[in-house]
Amino acid sequence: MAIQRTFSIIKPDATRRNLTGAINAKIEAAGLRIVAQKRIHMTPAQAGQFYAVHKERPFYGELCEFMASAPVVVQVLEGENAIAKYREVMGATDPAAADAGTIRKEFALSKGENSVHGSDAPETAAEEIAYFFAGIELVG
Ligand code: RTP
Ligand code: MG
Repeated sequence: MAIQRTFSIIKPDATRRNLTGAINAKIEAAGLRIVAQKRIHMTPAQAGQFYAVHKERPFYGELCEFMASAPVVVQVLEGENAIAKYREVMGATDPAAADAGTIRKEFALSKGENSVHGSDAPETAAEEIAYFFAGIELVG
C-alpha cells in the first residue's frame, strides 16, 4: 500500500477538554505523521459547507452548530494506508460501538460529539485537505 494522506478534525468537544495532545499521541503512536495542523474557529456556514454531504440528514443543523461552537484543530495525516488506518484509530461513529483503545471509545461524549473526523475515501480526503490547507502548508 502506498503512502497516503488523510484529513482530520479534532472536534469542539475535544478541544474544550484540552484533549488535542492526547489525541495526537494516539495518531502518532499508530504511525501516522501530522504533516499540517492549525487551530481554527469555523462559522456555522463554513461547517455547513464542509458537511454539505449530510445536508438532508436530521442531525445536520445540530452538527453544524456543534462544529462552530468552539475552536477545532484541522490536520493532514500521512502514512501507509492513512485513510483506513485513521478510521481504525478513530473507532466507530457512536462511541458505544467503538472498539477499546480507539479515540472515540476513550474520549467521545456521544454519537454527535465524537471528538474526531477522518476522511472516508481518497477523493474526499483530497477535497477536504484543499478546503482547509494551501499546498505550501503541507510539510511532509
Ligand atoms: P466523520 O465524518 O465526522 O468522520 O464521522 P463518521 O464518518 O464516523 O460519521 P458520518 O456518518 O459521516 O457523520 C458525520 C458526523 O455527524 C455526526 N452525527 N450525529 N446524532 C446523530 O445521529 C449523528 N450521526 C452522525 C457525528 O459528529 C458524525 O461524526
Ligand atoms: Mg463521515
